[in-house]
Amino acid sequence: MGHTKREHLTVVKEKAVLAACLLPGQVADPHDPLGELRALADTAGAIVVDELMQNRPKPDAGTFIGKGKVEELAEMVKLHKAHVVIFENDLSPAQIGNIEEVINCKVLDRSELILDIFAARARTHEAKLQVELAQLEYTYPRLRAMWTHLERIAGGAPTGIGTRGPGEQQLEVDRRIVQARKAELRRQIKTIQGRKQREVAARNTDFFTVGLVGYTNAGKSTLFNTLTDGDAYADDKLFATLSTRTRKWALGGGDNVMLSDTVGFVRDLPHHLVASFKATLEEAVHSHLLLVVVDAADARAQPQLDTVLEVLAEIHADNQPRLILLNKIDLLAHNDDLLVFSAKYANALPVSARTGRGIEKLVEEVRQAMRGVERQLSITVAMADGRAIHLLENRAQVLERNYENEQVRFSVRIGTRQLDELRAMGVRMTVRDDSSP
Ligand SMILES: Nc1nc2c(ncn2[C@@H]2O[C@H](COP(=O)(O)OP(=O)(O)OP(=O)(O)O)[C@@H](O)[C@H]2O)c(=O)[nH]1
Ligand SMILES: [Mg+2]
Repeated sequence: MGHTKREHLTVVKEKAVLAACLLPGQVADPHDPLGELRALADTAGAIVVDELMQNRPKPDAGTFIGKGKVEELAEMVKLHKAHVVIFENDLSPAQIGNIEEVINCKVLDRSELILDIFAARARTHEAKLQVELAQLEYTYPRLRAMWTHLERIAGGAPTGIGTRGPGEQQLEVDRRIVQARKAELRRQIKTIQGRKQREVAARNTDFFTVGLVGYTNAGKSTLFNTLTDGDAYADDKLFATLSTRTRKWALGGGDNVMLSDTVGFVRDLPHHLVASFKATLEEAVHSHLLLVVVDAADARAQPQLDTVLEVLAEIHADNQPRLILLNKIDLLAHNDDLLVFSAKYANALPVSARTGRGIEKLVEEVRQAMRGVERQLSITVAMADGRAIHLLENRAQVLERNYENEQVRFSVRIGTRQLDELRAMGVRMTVRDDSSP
């Protein structure tokens, strides 16, 4: 019994009971400890019918929550005719087996739920490959009835499959098929990422780049759309965005930057998915400025921001300046919540992606970050030096161009920072300060 329960780990339209073992110091929101899991379950398409929580100093080795609580869970499942129990905690395959045995229905943990959401949402080729790889690493070893899945994902079973009886031999074949598939996925992903890295590097030399990062549902895509007239998918679901999207953001006055919308972060991300996150976040990691978006109206705003800052450190995205954006201020009844943040993060900027409040100030901040202290200069480059001309046109605000003797003399407004960058890129130019006598 119980061994056929986990043939698939999707929860769409299934009646779900949520369960959590609350361990000391691990609860993000004391007022609603299951709030995030509920949102995740809802995003995955499950219908939450009941919830169960238990405070424990440490988990039970066999069933995570206590034996008595498992019995209680069994009653709930029976009462509601639930299809699935979703745990807030990550469970070992043995714990899942033990619980399923008693409650007689499918059990999923939080990581599996997140993977299910990713699988349903992956749209780009790369995201699909990443999710499949993560599933092979996390989910499939945990499926008892993995046989048919394996045949399908392997794209035609090798000879002999199915003709052998179950047992050690079969497990060995399983393992080999999975290993081969994982190697193939890694190879394909590496190719795509190599190409992407080159694109990102090229963009970073041509433009000042800005990355939007933040917890899932913070409002990154909405802000992205507000700023760029873009059409990024924004939704009140977790992980609405799974792949990075980049667009030109015109700051006005001829200043353009490249803005990237990225995948949202989440606390305790399954570590197989962290790997794919890192790749997806490549653009953000290397951007010149990070905009860290916080949902200031969420009760969990502080722990969410902490998670984001932790992940940024993990993926080494801490070399560039960053600006914290307190989003959704239109939802705040009073300013007390904002004050807490403002006191702690001196340069945090309150904004609303929905109403546009604070956007002007944001534009100014970004412009400053891009330019540094501005000066009016005259810069002369060789007419034949296409690269230098291209870079100047993109990086400086050109006021005038004079062509003479195989040379172009630009009159520009340019920030000290940009000028330094042009020099660092080896642009050959003669610079004269127009404002000095
Ligand atoms: N009231 C209000 N709602 C907002 C604001 N910004 C975003 N939202 C809403 O918040 C929800 C999430 O917005 P998204 O832009 O999809 O959030 P995201 O950060 O891109 O989320 P993921 O892609 O899942 O990481 C949507 O329902 C938006 O309409 C805001 O300034 N005010
Ligand atoms: Mg988004």
